[in-house]
Amino acid sequence: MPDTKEDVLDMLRELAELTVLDEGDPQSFRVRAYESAAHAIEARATDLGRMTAAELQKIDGIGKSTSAKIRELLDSGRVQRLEELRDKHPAGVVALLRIQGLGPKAVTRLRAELGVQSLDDLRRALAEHRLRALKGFGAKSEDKLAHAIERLDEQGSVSRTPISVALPLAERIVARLLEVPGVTHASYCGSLRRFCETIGDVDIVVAAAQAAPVMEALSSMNVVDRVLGTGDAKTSVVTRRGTQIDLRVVATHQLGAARLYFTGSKGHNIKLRQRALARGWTLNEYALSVLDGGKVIASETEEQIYQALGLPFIPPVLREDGGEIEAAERGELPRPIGEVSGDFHVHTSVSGDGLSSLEEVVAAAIARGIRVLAITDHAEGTLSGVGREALLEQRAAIRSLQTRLGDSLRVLHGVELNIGANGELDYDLEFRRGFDWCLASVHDHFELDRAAQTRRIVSAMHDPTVRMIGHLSARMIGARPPIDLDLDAVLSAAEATGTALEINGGLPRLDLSVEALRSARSRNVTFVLTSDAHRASELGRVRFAALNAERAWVEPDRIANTWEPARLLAWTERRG
Ligand code: DGT
Ligand code: CA
Ligand code: CA
Ligand code: ZN
Repeated sequence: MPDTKEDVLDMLRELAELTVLDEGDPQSFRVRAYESAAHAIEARATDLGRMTAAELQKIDGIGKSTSAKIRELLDSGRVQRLEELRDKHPAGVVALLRIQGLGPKAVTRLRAELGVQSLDDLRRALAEHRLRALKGFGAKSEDKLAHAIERLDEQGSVSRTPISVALPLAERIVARLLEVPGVTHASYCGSLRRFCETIGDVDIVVAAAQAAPVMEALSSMNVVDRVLGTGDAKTSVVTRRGTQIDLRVVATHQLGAARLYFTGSKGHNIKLRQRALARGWTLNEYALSVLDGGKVIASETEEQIYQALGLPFIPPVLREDGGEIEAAERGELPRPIGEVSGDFHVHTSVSGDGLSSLEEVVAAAIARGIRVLAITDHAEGTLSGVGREALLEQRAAIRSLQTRLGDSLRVLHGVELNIGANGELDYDLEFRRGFDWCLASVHDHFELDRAAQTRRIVSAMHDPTVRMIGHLSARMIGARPPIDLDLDAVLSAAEATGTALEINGGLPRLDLSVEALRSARSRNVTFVLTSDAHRASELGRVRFAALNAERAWVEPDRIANTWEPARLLAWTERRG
């Protein structure tokens, strides 16, 4: 079973979440035990299935009771403690934890005292002003919660799934379905393939001779809660978290037409169909064919269908009916981002929230062919940040590592500064000048008004050491709204000071957003793709940053880390 490890991780994460609710404390001993076990397992490639409880317990970070639960899951497919917690805390109640400003204690009280068991219950209680009658709540907390829910709605995260959840889920499903005998292809399509930041449902297309075993494999996966409906060659299921998966099984010769159709967007498909009609053809999920008589013109691959329609292949990230078909016709599609030679926002275990050592990160960077790597742990103004001494020690370690590395990889000693409420930065100017690369970003005071947020960012940009603003909006997709900013003013300041803007590839962030990038791309601003990796395996997230940039039609030359290493290094050395 390929998803043993993921199943174990799912179990541990769900146990942690439910235990937070059960004990009313995100920092309780048990919660931390589950979280540390999850971290320990994430870091390992070992086949857990063959390990005994005693062997599991020998892994650093896994205790006795947790190892027993892992064994229980692997042996029986279920864990009694988890079942008990699920019975006690229904999914609707757990979902309330996603609302900003609502902790586990408050959720438990709302349930006990007002019978609130779901988001809809909470909406009703708020509308009827029933919260203000509770001790510790008031009219003000009602307003705050109503506002928080409104913002969740605006971000579409109540009914939609953030990409950070949907993508790993889809990859697991695809991996599982590829194992089913007779399956020749499996991939996700829909908004996820177009790399939208939230996903309504996950669309999976599979090519196989027989549909039934594929549908059965999906509905029997551990993450699946229930089947919504099933046809001859399609089925829809819902995961425990509430994400819908639509599966279609097609014949191999129809695969291109099916992937094209189910990738969408709807607007893109409609334009393609119009092109087909203009030629006397029809395009549907099975084939591009002649209207009269039905002779198939193309169906096996997307490339063949585009070609038959007189178009080059259009990458899925562009298929939003945003002028891509017209551009393709003129041969003016935006160039792909291509090779990325550097990463400029990477954490190591020096940061409180970093999980890999400097050596591990550097080895992973080399394996990925990165030529310039800025190590940027958190400065002391952030919760997981560190003081001067730890950073000076790190600098010495980097310098000595560099002598061994030679020219293949240049490692810069950088730092991620915290931008204070008034734009103040960590340490002092002299100390900041000692770094090869400083980025500065917002990690707190999310509630300041537009003028104050804009002022703090612009002020940080004017600091002579700050070369880049990290995750400008500080949003977490589906969890925390962007800070309120005058984007125009920020872009003007970026132009005036030469400060680069980060395109953060962490799936929970994807910041700048596509929307902000579209506004920014006409300005004279340099962008930098980053992974914001907190562990070595996350260096690959630079790819996600590139997809986001492509979605926004950003010209590759505007992105510093697509440049030749020599040009890139010269640019980082330019000081204000
Ligand atoms: P989502 O799930 O809301 O994030 O967005 P999509 O784009 O994944 O939409 P979904 O799942 O409803 O449908 C998947 C694709 O199937 C969609 O992108 C295009 C295609 N499709 C669905 N319904 C229609 C339709 O009525 N007409 C056309 N031309 N295509 C459709
Ligand atoms: Ca979809
Ligand atoms: Ca769908
Ligand atoms: Zn960071």
